[in-house]
Amino acid sequence: MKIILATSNKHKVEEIKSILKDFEIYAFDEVLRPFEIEEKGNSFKENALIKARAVFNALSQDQKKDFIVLSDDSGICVDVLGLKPGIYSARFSIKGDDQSNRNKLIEEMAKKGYKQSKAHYVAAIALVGLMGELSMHGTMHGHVINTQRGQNGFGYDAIFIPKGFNETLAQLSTEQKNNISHRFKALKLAKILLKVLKKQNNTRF
Ligand code: ITT
Repeated sequence: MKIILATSNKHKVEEIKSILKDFEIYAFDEVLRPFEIEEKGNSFKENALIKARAVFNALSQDQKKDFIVLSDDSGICVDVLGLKPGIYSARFSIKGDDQSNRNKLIEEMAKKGYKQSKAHYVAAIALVGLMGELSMHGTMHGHVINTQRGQNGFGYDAIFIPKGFNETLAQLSTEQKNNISHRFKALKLAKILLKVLKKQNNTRF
């Protein structure tokens, strides 16, 4: 059993590979020619399933016997912004790069008169293979601030302080983030199923 990651986000690939150390994992572009997947869903779960299904459907019949597709749809929900940007986190600003997205979030909080807010990250992980379809969620609570601190991580990490910490996620090490993150929590659930399939050396029960 092999896992193919239905994501073009290199940071996600690194984090997932380091959390699922004991599995044979391939990035999307190592197996298939990359193609655009339109994320038309209304929730993290729907978008995660859309991405995983699209990649699974693009595999050959032989590849389908070997691979399970794993996708991640994630984002940050900020309380004072009515839980936005949520599923639109990757393209919150017009430019859509991480720096512009962080600036936009800080600006939107300022417009409402806030320097910080409670917030949480959500990750929906979907698994699609011959065994069927499954999805699971993980969350990480904390707050966002209006100054950027630290160089690690990606996305909104430089302005997000996890509950119980004084530093932003971008000031914590990769290992520290990967022990508490929304992605880690969802993958912990995914691992339960993946371990069973790996033990059987199969992609179906
Ligand atoms: P794929 O769809 O190809 O997986 P993407 O980056 O477009 O890549 P999403 O649609 O799931 O993925 O958007 C996720 C965005 O949410 C991401 O670009 C960040 O802005 C934010 N995000 C999610 N998890 C994060 C994390 O652990 N740290 C920081 N920002 C995160």
